[in-house]
Amino acid sequence: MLLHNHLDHWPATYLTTESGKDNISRNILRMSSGRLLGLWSSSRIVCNTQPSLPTLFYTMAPYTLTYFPVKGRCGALKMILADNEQQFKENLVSIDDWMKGDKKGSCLFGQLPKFEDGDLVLFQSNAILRHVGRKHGAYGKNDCEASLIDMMNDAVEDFRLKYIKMIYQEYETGKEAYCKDLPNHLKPFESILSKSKSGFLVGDQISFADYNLFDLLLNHKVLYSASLDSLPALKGYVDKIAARPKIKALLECENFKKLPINGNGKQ
Ligand code: GTB
Repeated sequence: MLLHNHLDHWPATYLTTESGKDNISRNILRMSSGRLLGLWSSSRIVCNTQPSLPTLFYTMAPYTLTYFPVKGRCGALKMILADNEQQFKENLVSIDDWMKGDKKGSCLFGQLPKFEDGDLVLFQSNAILRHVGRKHGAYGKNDCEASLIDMMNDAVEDFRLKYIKMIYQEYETGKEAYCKDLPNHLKPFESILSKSKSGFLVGDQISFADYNLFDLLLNHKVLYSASLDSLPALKGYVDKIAARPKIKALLECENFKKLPINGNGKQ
């Protein structure tokens, strides 16, 4: 039977699985060359788009995220995973445990988060976001869109670094000036979104850069509740993403809500 998945619109040959018609909508298996090989459910490939290739059935190792018990650099990641109904195993590392030094020594750049996808071990939150975006159809429809999404995410990272500097180094002395200057930081994003037909940063579908910006804007609403008052496109953007059913469920989930935003208790 031929079917089209709604993300890529490529025909795929349907293969029966033990559980029948599994969830095939979001998980796309690509070769490193970019060639689409198949679609899998959370546990195994259920579609093979290359009938000449042998059908593969194997168990996907679950994702594992290792990080501190804060939202910090993993809020956006948890959002993109939730929106794509991806389960992950979470290892929370307490600061006391971290200070012993062994875990830091085992991390490639001496920092968390660490993300495992089977045998692949990734550090660097933006590389992790990209990886998940690439795997779950949140990295644009073509190379040009992907490059634009990279550009947007780099701009979000620049903005996040300013926020982190203020939170960790200048909260008492710099918060007021930071909030006053906020519309200037946000103006480019307001301009981009006011021109966007889809309401997303790039193209007509949500990308990992949108989850990243959305997460950071939520932090800013906590920092300064009026932060988006003069920015209608950004306000609408936040409301729209917050209303996505799986994002809404995550934001209302106690385990997520109870995590502090930052590691020093400032927000
Ligand atoms: N560029 C890296 C990325 O994007 O992943 C930056 C990662 C990073 O800054 N990691 C911080 C870290 O590992 C944690 S995020 N710090 C430990 C170290 O360098 O030894 C910020 C943070 C700070 C403190 C806490 N805390 O106390 O719980 C939590 C999170």
